[in-house]
Amino acid sequence: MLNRAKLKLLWRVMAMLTMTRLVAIASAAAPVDDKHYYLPDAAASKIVSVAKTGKAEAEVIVMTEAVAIKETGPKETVAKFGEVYAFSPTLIAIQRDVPTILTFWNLQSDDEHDLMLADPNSRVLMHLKLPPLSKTSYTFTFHRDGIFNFYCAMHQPEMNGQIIVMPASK
Ligand SMILES: [Cu+2]
Repeated sequence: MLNRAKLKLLWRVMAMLTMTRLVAIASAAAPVDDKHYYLPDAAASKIVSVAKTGKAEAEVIVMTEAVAIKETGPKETVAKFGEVYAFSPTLIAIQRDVPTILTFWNLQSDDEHDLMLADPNSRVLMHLKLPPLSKTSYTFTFHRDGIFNFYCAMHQPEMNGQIIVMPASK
């Protein structure tokens, strides 16, 4: 016979199972579609052109750093803020018209990150996927100077950085 306490417990377990399923469905529906990701189009390429290959005069490596995550904690921090990630470095200086390789190292084995780059007017120019445990590399040539924000859309508001594009030196 089920007494009242047991019934209550059973109800709670069932409610939790339902919640877990809902969470699983929600994450399965998260955007994984590759159409989601794109390089600068013709108009955006006038501001920054991005290529898979080509000569570069400089290279910057940007890593995805796990600041506080469920595997390693601190537990209290994860409970309060959720999992926290950061790009490292967060501030990058690049010269205008100097082809520069940016290589993103996703150091996490179980976390996808992405890269959105916006122009100084906050218009998004491109969206790259940064798959787990992999390096994603492109040659960037900025054609105008200013401050370009970049961020991981999956880990907002904390996973951000800025590229300062400086006038060409000549
Ligand atoms: Cu991220």
